[in-house]
Amino acid sequence: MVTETLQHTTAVDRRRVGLEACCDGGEDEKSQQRTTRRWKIIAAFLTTLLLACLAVMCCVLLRQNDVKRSCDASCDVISRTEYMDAPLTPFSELTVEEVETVLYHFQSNHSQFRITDVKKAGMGDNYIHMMEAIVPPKALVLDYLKRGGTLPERKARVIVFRGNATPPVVEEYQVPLSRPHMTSVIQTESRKTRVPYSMKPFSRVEFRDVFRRLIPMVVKQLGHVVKESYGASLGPGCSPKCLRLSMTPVSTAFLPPDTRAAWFWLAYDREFFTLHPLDLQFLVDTTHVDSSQWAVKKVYYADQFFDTFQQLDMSYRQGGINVTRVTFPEGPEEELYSSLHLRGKPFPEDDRPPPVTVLPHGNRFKVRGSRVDYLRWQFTLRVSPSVGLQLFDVNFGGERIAYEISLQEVAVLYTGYTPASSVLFFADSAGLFGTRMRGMLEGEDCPPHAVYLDTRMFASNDGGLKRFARAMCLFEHNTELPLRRHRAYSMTGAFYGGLTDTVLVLRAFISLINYDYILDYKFHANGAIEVSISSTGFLAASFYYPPEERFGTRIHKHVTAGLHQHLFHFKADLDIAGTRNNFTSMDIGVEEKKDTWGHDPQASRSQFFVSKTTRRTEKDACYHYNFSTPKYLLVSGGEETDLGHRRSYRVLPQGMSPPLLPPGNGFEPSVPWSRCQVAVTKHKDSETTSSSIYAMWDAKDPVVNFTSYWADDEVIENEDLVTWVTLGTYHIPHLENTPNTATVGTTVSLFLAPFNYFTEDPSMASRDAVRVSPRDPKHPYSGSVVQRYNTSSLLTCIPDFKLPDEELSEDSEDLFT
Ligand SMILES: *[C@@H]1O[C@H](CO)[C@@H](O)[C@H](O)[C@H]1NC(C)=O
Ligand SMILES: *[C@@H]1O[C@H](CO)[C@@H](O)[C@H](O)[C@H]1NC(C)=O
Ligand SMILES: *[C@@H]1O[C@H](CO)[C@@H](O)[C@H](O)[C@H]1NC(C)=O
Ligand SMILES: *[C@@H]1O[C@H](CO)[C@@H](O)[C@H](O)[C@H]1NC(C)=O
Ligand SMILES: *[C@@H]1O[C@H](CO)[C@@H](O)[C@H](O)[C@H]1NC(C)=O
Ligand SMILES: *[C@@H]1O[C@H](CO)[C@@H](O)[C@H](O)[C@H]1NC(C)=O
Ligand SMILES: [Cu+2]
Repeated sequence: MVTETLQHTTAVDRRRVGLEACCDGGEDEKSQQRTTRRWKIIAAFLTTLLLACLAVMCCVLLRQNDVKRSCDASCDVISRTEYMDAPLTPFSELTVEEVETVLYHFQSNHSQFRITDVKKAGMGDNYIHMMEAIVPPKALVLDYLKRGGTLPERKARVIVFRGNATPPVVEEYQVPLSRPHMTSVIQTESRKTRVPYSMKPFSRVEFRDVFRRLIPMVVKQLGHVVKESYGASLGPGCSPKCLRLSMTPVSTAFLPPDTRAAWFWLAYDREFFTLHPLDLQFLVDTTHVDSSQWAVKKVYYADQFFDTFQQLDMSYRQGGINVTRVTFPEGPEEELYSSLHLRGKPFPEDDRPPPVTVLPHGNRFKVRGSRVDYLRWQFTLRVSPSVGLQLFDVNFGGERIAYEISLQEVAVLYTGYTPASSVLFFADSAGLFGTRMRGMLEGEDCPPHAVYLDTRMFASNDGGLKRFARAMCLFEHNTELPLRRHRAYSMTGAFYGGLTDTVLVLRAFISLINYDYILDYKFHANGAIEVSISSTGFLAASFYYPPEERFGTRIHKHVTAGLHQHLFHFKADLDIAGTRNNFTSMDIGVEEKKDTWGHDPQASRSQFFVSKTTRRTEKDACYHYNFSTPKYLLVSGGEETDLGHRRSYRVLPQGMSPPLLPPGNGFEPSVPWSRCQVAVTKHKDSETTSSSIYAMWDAKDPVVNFTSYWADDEVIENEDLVTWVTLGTYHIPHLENTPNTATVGTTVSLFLAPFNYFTEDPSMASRDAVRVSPRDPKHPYSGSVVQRYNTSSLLTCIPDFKLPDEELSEDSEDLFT
């Protein structure tokens, strides 16, 4: 049942080997300790001699060669297994044994659950869709982090598809891992834990039936329409001119009660199919778990609607339709407008590659288990199937700033003329973010010196427990932008002081069918965290008809791409100088004043002023961005300082997108969080996530209704607060979005930055800084002292990086699973 492939060698493994080789001196000493004292002395002497020789050789080599591999890089690197099998923390995901415990419980308790192995399950069976660890209540976790002791009880959250219940239902269980017989359906007010099948997320099991059932149906009843219209066919034997069947799920907002349905549409199966849509679409009622009961409800072809395939077939044969005639996009893939091969006049004209970053002395961060240490920063990372990447217990300079920071939902709201494109509303967490993070390409998705982390999780769509190679990477990055600098240039008091903004980047990609989202967490030396998300990938598109112009852009002869809005929701459970915090805004206004000292004491003029408002309740804290009322949003805590300040962090969303769909309309109730650009709620252990894996379908009766998190209007003064931030962009497609949409201009960011939190900029302690002072302040031109705080300026080595190409030529499973 539990399958795992552990055999692959990876960059991290290789790097570890490399670094161990670097540190042979240390290893030598260790083994010598086991020998006798005499030998020890001799050995120590020899080792010293050897190290001295090595140092001399290094210098010689350096002189001869200029660049060399680092010998003083930290040996403390992680390997993939160390990361996942590290000692458990309250944030750890399920271990292999814990997954087995859950499986054993559900399988052995056959009479109650009648669970089928995910590999064999059909839609009418019960099976486990996914499982993940439940983070214990915050109070217990904080207590454990402070005092240690025994780990809070480990529990799993298990989502079970119960296809053989009447009516079929999705249930969310909690399994106490040390006493699985106490398993029960989760009881909570903040979300539904029994969800009707009409709102269930995508599953491989359902897709299997889609293809098994619908493709033969289309082939049998409309094979000739398809062949004559598109010059290609569907199903077995289609080669070399094949079509692809795709699904656009329909939200319950647009369906009769208790119904599940999807629009299916055809596209040419060429790179990449979303840019080759065709005009046969059909709506199928997929409510029934027995797919033989599925029924075609509507058919769209040549810009006309039909009730059934038969009706279309009949009209087609009778010549009552202005038939569509398009041809298969033939020719080499390289020449297709939709393919990602090099084309055009290549540049540069010579073979010189682009710049790369070099680490003069190895990585300055460490990963121990899931804990990351970087200069003054420390945090724990976790990847769960449903939420994906989460940061916990984020510390700067030994103080916790955030208990949790995570991405909650990615939604894309499309528009269009044809039925399938007009009901296209994605809430991507349905695809299980954690499982969509995988297969980063070394040296391309992250710089050559990055360290990659694998994950492991249980999801039915991946056939059970599976390891995902290279799900994230960590690397230190020189932004080449000064974090601060000043050049005082006069004949007196000249000096230069500067510090480059170097950050640790934790990066993950979330790839979902056509789009790829790049999620970056960046840790700056001044105590600021930057969370940014960028989008790239392929546009979703539809067959061109003139009325489509209103809804998007024609991007090819027969293809149009619809306008859409990308929305991202983030959770930041900040703890500023303790857990008791306030949400305050510094509001910038304008007032009239008279200059009594002026030449005209009666004349009035306007000037800015700032005033402070502390939001008392949750309802006051749903922030609607208003251009006319600029403000800083602050989360503050601690005692008032001597200067009368509260230590604060500023919440700065960059890239807000106004919600234009009326609240409560259509799909909108599935993304009610998008109504507030920032919302602040009192922390509740039950209010873990603002969205759910059902959001794509659940508009009629949302499983998580974010509005209810703040509509109860709790007092938020002096409370443990959670800040929720909506970012987004509207995207009007254009020709340069083919074949791929560039990330340029798509990035939205959330900054969490200190505001009167420190008494001065903490980056003043960074030894990355440079200061130049004239030797004689009176004669700034006649020589200066350059202070680099003892950091070595010498570039001693370049990373020993090998492109993965050779390995990929043998085995590319990790990249494409
Ligand atoms: C089966 O599950 C029920 C409810 O969770 C529990 O009461 C019972 O003890 C379980 N039986 C076994 C054999 O685990
Ligand atoms: C077919 O096309 C003609 C000419 O464009 C148009 O007049 C006619 O209404 C169309 N028929 C249908 C059924 O769309
Ligand atoms: C924005 O603020 C101004 C000034 O307070 C106010 O007049 C206006 O109605 C606000 N706009 C919105 C959309 O709330
Ligand atoms: C929050 O605001 C209230 C009222 O302004 C104040 O009494 C309290 O001390 C503040 N607490 C913090 C942590 O700033
Ligand atoms: C969500 O909750 C709010 C506040 O409790 C309520 O007014 C609203 O009707 C709910 N939305 C839906 C779709 O149930
Ligand atoms: C740099 O080295 C000097 C001499 O060893 C020492 O006095 C000084 O404290 C060091 N400075 C830093 C920032 O480490
Ligand atoms: Cu887009």
